[in-house]
Amino acid sequence: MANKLNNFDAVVVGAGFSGLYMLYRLREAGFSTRVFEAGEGVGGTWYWNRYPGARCDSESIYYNYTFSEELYKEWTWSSRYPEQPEILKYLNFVADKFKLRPDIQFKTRITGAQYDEDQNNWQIQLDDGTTVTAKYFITGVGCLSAANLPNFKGLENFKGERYHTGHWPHEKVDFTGKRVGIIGTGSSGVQAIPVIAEEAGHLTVFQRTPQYSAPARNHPYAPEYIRQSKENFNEIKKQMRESQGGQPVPIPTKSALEVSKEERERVYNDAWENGGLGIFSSYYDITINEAANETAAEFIRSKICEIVKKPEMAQKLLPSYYYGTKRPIIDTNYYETFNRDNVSLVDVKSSPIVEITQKGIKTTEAEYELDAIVLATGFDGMTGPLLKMDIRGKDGVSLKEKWMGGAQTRTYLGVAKAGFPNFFMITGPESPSVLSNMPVSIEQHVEWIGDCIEYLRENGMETIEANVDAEEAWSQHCREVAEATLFTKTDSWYTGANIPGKPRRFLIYLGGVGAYRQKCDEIAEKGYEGFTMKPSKKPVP
Ligand code: N01
Repeated sequence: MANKLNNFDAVVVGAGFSGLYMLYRLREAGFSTRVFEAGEGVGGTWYWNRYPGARCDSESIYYNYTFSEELYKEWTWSSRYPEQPEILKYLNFVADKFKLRPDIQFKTRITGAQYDEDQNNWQIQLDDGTTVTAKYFITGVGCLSAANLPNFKGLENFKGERYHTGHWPHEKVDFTGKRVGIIGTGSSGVQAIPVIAEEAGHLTVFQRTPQYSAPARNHPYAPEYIRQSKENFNEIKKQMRESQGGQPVPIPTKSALEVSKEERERVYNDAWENGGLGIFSSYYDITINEAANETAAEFIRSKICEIVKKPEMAQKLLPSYYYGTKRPIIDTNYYETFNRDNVSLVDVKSSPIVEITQKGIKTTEAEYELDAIVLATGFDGMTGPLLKMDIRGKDGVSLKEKWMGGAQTRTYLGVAKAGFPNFFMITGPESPSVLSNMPVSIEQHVEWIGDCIEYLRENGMETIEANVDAEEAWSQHCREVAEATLFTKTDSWYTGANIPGKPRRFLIYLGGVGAYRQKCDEIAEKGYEGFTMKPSKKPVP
């Protein structure tokens, strides 16, 4: 029988970028807040994803909090795309600076939460069997925290070592001299493959879909560059917040088809040489027009053929889906790695994996004997982390039932859900989330939620709940924006197509972070239009 431990103003799930700032924001406003975190430390994504080669793919001077100028100026990044340990160190620095740890309960997973209509609060179950209550229940679970472990026949029979990139051990895994197999060539696989190849005796890459990737060209930051970025803090912050993707890059105004072939090649080449995601943001129509998309796709394919020396290997690595409609990847020596003698590539689309045996991986064509298998098979994105918990709103109806397992996912602004009073999702489905620089979208949601909760207190309101019609309209708007792009036409974790049986839905708002922020602010200014509030029975303090 569960016993009640405590009662808080707010309970927050997760101590990553979202949870840490939400805790700080609410605590500063005087709300008692408790964060529950399954890991033993802070960091979220950066706590779990410790695989070799893991690093950021947003430039570090933009991949951090901007709510505190002091914090921004105190922290100095070493390089353009730092590795996971440095980002984790940053989040630990934030937790220490703002003395957040006393309000975080580690090694505790929230398994479920039910809204109690009589008490107007949330009853929240922890995996140690206890229940806590809170007026507000806020998820900061990220979009990519539920690992996808494919249901390979015989996976449990494998006698060697087995790892998933999203749950990497804390101690170093030594692949020296070993026969390693890696399944998956998304961002995680593409980052891990070159690093593992340097250590392993032999690395076999099991690729289902070839990827477009551009060189990261990571480099240490010059002290002068750091000094300037700190000096320009306010301008950088403003530009990030008003931008399309959360980074201070100008929104492209030209079509890839209105310029000459030579001009386009020059632009793509410059982006390639400069490193990073420049090709993706070269022209405004790359993700909306097939012909424009093909120009970028063909450019990257030509680079793959240039880099990979063995023509047969290069052919296998050529992608054909619409460039950018799976998450664009940046790498360090990814394609170059396939020139190594100790790396081989198995196309598991033409010869699928049929079984994991005691000795290794068996495809329809051969059995590959291995000492270790790395699953870089990604995540059940967007809805996965939310539906892992049994969240129940009014009348005991669960989020899973409301969303029909993902077939009818509807939110208001990606932050609230009709039928779930006083419930907020940081970077939830149908917000810009993963198609933006995450810290920028996280800060925007945290600040909006914090302001909303303060508004409720100041106005003597007990509950806030999204209206069904407002939710329906927002959801439809999201779908319309997405349908005008090529994103919905590709099988990816964006569309849920990576999880067998998962309903196909594109749950990211593509209108851009600047426009989205404006929309959210307007709604707040109109007294939280599209929400219904109920006054508190208690007198306003
Ligand atoms: O996962 P993915 P990820 N048999 O889903 C393959 C973020 N991230 O962990 O494409 C064989 O992209 C699957 O094949 P296919 C970033 O947002 C960021 O790599 O479905 N193969 C694919 O190749 C990213 O997008 C960074 O045909 C199977 C791979 O596994 C997101 O996380 C770094 C399979 C999964 O790729 C997810 O990236 C890392 C099966 N049954 C991650 N099932 C940064 O740089 C799956 N695959 C910040």
